[in-house]
Amino acid sequence: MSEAVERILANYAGENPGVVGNLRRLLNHGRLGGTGKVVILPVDQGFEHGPARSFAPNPAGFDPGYHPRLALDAGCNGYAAPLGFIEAIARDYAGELPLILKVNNSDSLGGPEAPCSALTSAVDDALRLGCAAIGYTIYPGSGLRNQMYQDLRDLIRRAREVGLPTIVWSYPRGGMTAQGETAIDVVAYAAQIACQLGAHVVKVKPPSELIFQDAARRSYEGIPISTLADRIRHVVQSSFNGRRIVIFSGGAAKGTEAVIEEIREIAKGGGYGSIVGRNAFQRSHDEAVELLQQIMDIYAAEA
Ligand code: FBP
Repeated sequence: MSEAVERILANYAGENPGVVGNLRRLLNHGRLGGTGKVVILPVDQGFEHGPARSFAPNPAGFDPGYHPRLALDAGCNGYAAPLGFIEAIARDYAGELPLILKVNNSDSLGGPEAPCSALTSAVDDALRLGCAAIGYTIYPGSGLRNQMYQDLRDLIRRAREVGLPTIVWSYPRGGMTAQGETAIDVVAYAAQIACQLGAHVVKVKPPSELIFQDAARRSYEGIPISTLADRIRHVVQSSFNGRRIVIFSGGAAKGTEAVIEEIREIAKGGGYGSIVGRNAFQRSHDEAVELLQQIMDIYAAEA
């Protein structure tokens, strides 16, 4: 047994063996297995952004079979996707690669006023497909957030009953400027909300130095936020002082140096890992494997 993993799992002491076992499965899988760090490949962008925006840069990605292969080849801890992509590959990969069923999704075709994802699959689908966890997105800041929080409460309860942990994508959206969505006070708040809702793993975007809420400005006078590592440290602190696994998303495709620089800061700030989609599958297979493994090496060095 890995000491690093067991130390993390001690923070989930109130959970049943199914939930802890599946978290252990994720933490022990792949190239970072046993280090307490995680890198997950998420491919829900076909739904969220559309097929051409997502897969045209590397057309191999139109094929559902491409992504779990990439995740395995790179040694990711897991692969997350909506129902269609998971159903297309679960028969071949369940048991080989921890699968995470994204049970809600949102497209980019509607207006931005009160964003709210639709429930697109269920806990029973995750069980049937041999998944290790479910994933759910909340949009703190949206006029419909309370409905999302209540749906998440019900989902977590049901998933826990059958021994599945829940990974929450906590993305502030609606009711604020685009810059506000990644402001440090907003991202830290979004991480806290996800933890309070019972998320086992929280996923947020890397925060900027902006403070968006006037009411929070004075509270930040004593909190260092000038470097990305500082800000990551504060987000980890806001995630029950590091007692919940908090990971950071990769964002739109960018140059390798920029990705690596960001990961170094996330690792330095105590982030548990990354969930890197476009920066992985929009590169060619070999370039993606190389980049993902560079990312893993940075986390392994901080473990
Ligand atoms: P990326 O690494 O491609 O940013 O993927 C992470 C992710 O959370 C996806 O799961 C999701 O589709 C996407 O980001 C949402 O990005 P955005 O908020 O820019 O629409």
